[in-house]
Amino acid sequence: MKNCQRLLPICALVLGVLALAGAARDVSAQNILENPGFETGDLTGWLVFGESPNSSAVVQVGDNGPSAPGTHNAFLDNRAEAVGLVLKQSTIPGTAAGGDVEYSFDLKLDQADAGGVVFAQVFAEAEGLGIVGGSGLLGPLWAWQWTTYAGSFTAPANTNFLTIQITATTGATTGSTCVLHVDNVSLEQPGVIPAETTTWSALNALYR
Ligand SMILES: [Ca+2]
Repeated sequence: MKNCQRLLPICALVLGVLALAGAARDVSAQNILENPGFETGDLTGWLVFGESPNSSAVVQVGDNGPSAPGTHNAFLDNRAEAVGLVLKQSTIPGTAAGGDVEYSFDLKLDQADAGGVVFAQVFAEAEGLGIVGGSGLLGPLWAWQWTTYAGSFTAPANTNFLTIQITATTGATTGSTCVLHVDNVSLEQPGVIPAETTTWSALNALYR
C-alpha cells in the first residue's frame, strides 16, 4: 500500500502527460507557426535577412491575404541590387516529426523589375543536424494579385522542427526590384505527433 501511495503522484503525472498527448493528437493539424498572419502588427516570430538602405521588411495594416481573416500583412520592399531579402521562421525543436507536412501562404507582388523574382522554400530540420528534407525550391512565383500557394511533402523520420522562408530576390542590375506582400503562412502536420513532445515546453508549444 505504501508503494502504491508513493507511486500515485507519478501515475497522475503519467496520466496527465498521456491526456495532454491525446489532446495534442486532436489539435495536431494546426498551424505551428507563430504570428502567421502578422496580426500582432509586427514581425514577432519572424526573422529578416538582407535588409539594407534599399531593402526592408515591415508589417502593413489595411490589406490582408485571402486565406484567413485579418488586417495585416508583411511587406517586403526590395529595391537593392543583387539582394535576397528573406522572411523566415523556424519552429521550436520538438514541434514537428517525420511524416506529411502541409504548407500554404498568400503572396501578392507589387513590383518585380529587371530580374526581380520571388521564391519560397520549406525545410524539414533536425536539431543539431540542420536541413534533412523539404519542399524543394518553389518558384519563381508570379502572384500579381493575392494568390494562395499550397502543397505538401514528406519529412524524413528524424525531423523535429520546420523552417519556411520567402525570398524577394533582385538581379545584379540597376533598377531591379522585388516588392511583395506575404500573409497567412501555415505549416501543419495533420495526424503526426511530434516524437519529442515529452517536455512541458514542447507540449505547450503545440498550443500556441
Ligand atoms: Ca494577416
